[in-house]
Amino acid sequence: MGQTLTEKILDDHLVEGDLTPGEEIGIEIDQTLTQDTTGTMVWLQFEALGLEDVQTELAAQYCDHQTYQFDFKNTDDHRFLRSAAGTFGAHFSRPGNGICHNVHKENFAAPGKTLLGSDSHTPTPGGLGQLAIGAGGLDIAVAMGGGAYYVEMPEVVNVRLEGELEGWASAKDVILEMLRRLSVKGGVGKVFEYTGPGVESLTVPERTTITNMGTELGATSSIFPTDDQTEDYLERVGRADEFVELGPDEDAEYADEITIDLSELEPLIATPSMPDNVVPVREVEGERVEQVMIGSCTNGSYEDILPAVKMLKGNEVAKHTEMIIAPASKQSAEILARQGHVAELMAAGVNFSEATCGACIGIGHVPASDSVSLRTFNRNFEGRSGIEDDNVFLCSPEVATAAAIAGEIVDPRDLAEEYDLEAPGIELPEKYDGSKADLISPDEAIDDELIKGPNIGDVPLKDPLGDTVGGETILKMDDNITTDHIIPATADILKYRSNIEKLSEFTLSRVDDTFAERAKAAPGGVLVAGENYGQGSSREHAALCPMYLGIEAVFAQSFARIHKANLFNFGIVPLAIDEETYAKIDQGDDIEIVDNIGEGVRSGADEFTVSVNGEWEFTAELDASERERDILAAGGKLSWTKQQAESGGAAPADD
Ligand code: MIC
Ligand code: SF4
Repeated sequence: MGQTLTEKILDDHLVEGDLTPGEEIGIEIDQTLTQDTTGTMVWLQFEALGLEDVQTELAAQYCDHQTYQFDFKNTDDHRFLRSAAGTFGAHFSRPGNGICHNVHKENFAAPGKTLLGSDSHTPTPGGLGQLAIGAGGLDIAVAMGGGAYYVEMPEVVNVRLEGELEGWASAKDVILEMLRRLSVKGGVGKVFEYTGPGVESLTVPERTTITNMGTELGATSSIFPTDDQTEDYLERVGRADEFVELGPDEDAEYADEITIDLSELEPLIATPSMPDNVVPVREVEGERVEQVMIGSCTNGSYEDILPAVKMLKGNEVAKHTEMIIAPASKQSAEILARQGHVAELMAAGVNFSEATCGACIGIGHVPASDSVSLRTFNRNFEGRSGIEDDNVFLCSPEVATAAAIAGEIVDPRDLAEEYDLEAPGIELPEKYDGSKADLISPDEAIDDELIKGPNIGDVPLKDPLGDTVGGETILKMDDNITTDHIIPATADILKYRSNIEKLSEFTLSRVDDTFAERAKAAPGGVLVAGENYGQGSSREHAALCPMYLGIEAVFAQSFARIHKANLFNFGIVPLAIDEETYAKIDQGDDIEIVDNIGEGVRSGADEFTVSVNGEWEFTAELDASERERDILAAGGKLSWTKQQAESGGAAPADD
């Protein structure tokens, strides 16, 4: 039987298991990516594991999320990251050089290689045939140390593209259409592999918009085959020699197939406050817009800004609307500046930010109260923009620019008539020839020891799993709780990412601001949630902080992939419950696992009897591999990995 592209790359990198969907596999990692808000923990864990040198072919450390450095704590984090990259042998991208996924795509992403990153949008370079997966920081630390990455073998779904995009429809509309059809949990346990005759019409930047936002489907990854478009892109970024032709076998078998006819797509928009609330733009036309932003790792590159240049020629941003462009990479901004486009945009009323994630997580450009903001980003979770009850819509650069000109949401096809606009289409620069001054290779490193500021603490450890787990139900939550609910990423909180004691005070504050205090005071404690608990970010802090506050187990109807792995990694037991049980449990209920949990976890038990207030009982399921059970039993992955190394087991190697 033939193989899918995903299976081929996994097969090439397989170190444990076989490619049976649902079974755990171990794969070798070629490249890693870390960023500033998850990276500090990664390197502290790398240090705590006693590792000395990066073992992967390439490791790259980016500073992209909080580049405005509002607080010395951010700047200290960046200096620490530079020192860690230098000390351990990683490339270092300075603050302001751009968003990790975009800078990685331009400089390092390579077809056929595996990439593991401590950011959920790591799958971005799937658009050029790289198998890239987002994971919790501790998994990256272990991979950088030479250890395998373990993941459930995903089902591979064939997304067959037919036709070509026409007029004002764009790559963003392809992924918004996927979200409209499948929802934010439709991709859990899956890799979306794009195939079909429509693929060849899409350039690499268009493909990476799609693979990037595949994360919002909850997917393990998304990938395109490589072809002339890939070769062309690699040539433009000056890495033509890295091209390899890759694709599925003709008789490859997929778990499922979805067909999208590109020629039938129209401009779409995700309405507040979930990326899958997708409707045609025409359905929400006429809404007054006060802010428009082009940026983020999804649509912030040169190719995403150029449509704005074309559409704003001879036009201006409406007087009651602010338009901000935050380039995804400094290189994009530099090329646009050399071409004179930055000046043209400024003259049309656009405000330029430095190349950063920033506003995507509520750092800068927070929308005004009770106002609409249109963004080319990938997430519009409630409050993520920095204000509660926000109204953030997600759309393509074309739809965003149309709104900036009109001052209201408008389908660009309708605006085109009035303003005599032509669909801008996609255009790549001749060469991506920006300066590399902000990229420091391991050979150019200026540090050879770690520099820790006063805010950089230790990584907390947990005791091995005991016989009992339980306590008060400190919080009961709904479906689709995001990691932004669990540990918000706004400026006031982000500065504590390297200081767990302080950061944990903000745990679940978006849901209930008394949570942290109550959790800390209670002996033990559990969380109860509906479907898709922990969707969104890879931030391991969303497990680390509840662990620090004493949470011992999470009972949920289902879990998001990365968050579930993070719960194991920090010794919190993730248990599945059915809808009926979820409905019956109340906040405040006293929950005790009746069976000896420590023994059960170690011996492979997958069902546990749980008592509520000593009055009624239910069964909760533990879906865990042998390795995950060992990790839980040890009190988390850090302790487990250390134990493995001490006993000469299969832990990260160091030379
Ligand atoms: C996000 O988009 O939520 C982030 C901020 O990039 C996170 C990483 C983090 O929390 O630091 C992600 O997507 O993993
Ligand atoms: Fe940065 Fe936003 Fe992309 Fe996350 S989703 S990496 S915060 S731009």
